[in-house]
Amino acid sequence: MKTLIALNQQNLSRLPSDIARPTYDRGRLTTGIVHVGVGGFHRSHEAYYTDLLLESGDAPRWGICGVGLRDSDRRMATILKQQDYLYTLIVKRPDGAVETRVIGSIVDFLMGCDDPAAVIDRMAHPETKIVSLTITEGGYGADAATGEFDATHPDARHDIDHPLQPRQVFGYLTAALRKRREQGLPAFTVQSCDNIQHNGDLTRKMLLGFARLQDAELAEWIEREACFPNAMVDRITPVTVQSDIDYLRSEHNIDDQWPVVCEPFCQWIIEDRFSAGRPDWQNVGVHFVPDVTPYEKMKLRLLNAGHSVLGILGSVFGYQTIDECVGDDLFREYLQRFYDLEATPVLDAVEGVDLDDYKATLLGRFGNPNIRDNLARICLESSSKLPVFLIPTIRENLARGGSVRYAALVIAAWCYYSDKHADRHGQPLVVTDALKDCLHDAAKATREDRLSFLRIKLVFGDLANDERFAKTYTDMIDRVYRTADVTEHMQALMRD
Ligand code: CS2
Repeated sequence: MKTLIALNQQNLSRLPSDIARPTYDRGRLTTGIVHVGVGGFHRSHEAYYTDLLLESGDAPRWGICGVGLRDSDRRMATILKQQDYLYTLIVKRPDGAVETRVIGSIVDFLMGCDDPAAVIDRMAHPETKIVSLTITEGGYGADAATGEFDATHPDARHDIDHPLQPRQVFGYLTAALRKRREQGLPAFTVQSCDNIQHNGDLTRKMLLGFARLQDAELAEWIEREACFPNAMVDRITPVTVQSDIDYLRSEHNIDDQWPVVCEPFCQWIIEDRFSAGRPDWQNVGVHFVPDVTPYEKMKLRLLNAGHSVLGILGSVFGYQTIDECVGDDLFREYLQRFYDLEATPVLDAVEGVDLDDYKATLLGRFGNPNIRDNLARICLESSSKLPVFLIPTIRENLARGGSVRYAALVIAAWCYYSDKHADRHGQPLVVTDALKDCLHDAAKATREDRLSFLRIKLVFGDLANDERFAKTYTDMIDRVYRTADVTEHMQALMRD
């Protein structure tokens, strides 16, 4: 048996010749970007684009320093450090072809919970030009009812009183921006990479909301000096599983403890507003536009909503992966109808994009049998995803008298899912959601009050007060609780 080659800087030259790897001098890189939230997605997207740029020529000031704020980031920190921050990106095409590349753009990793000062100093360092974030939809700390920064959260209260030992990202950003101001440095750009409409505007609002509570004058400076470009990010990146690690070992003789798998499609559309300069990402396929609004809306309401539609209905039915769902004609047709009858009529035209083509491409991407994107990943934190992906479509259709039935069945199925924590056969479904208990309690009460789930204000706002929606939803609840074989209801909706 051949000895496995541990992935690290020293072994780069020993890797099999079919593995692409950085040819740039990693030792020369300085850290222009600090990224909070290094998961699969950051590594398949921003770090990938930046690696392409570093590879293409003279951009050594754009190395990335990863940051983890919580103990749950420790495993990533440890593994990346052991591997000199190198990891393998495995791009899987629908036809089975695989491209494998070692990515070298991450050059350091700091853990905020161990050493907050080191993270603040890194962000405040003159070399840092951008602090980017992948902190998930729920990580922005907005009060669901008011949309303002939620200053009542215990971590937010802690951060207001402990400026140098923050827990939340806004505490770190504020502390680092304070230092930059004191040192006469320009504010860095805060670049959100999360699936939220106007992600930059939201980041700005939350950061200012926090900073004002701590230091009103500093908040004014941030408001004036820092840029928060909105961006649409896109690349389907399933959770890494053991077979991905095994694949690299058996096929390529590489020992990488945490590779990343993704689809070939990759898109990043960013508003070109940066307060301290930016990499020439346009040279490696990133698009800069004056206004990203139509692109992000299209992506959230079609791709992400499509994932949730299939993810929730598919989970209750008993499917495991997205490709399994779109491989079933009924699910595929249901999604197409949801797109055509509910999602698309409330979208604006997008310059240069044919929405029919976009939707067809999505179905192709979802169907990639080699990605095996697990429905459990899609359904993670649904309580912060659906208010972004699906509920706005419902609201806009209610306002214009449009169809809401396809989406209503999804919400009813989500209620069933939250109630039973099991699929229609009684097989357990794991629920990972900040509102897990609240969802469960409300869903359980459905027997006494069929609208109880819909009354969760944090998720649905006042949707339960809309007579038409309440009626449609109640009808769907009756159907789903009569039989959890959702295909029966999907068929019925498509027939009527
Ligand atoms: C998914 C996204 O989390 C989700 O619900 O829809 O992670 C999706 O895979 C990405 O946004 C694709 O760009």
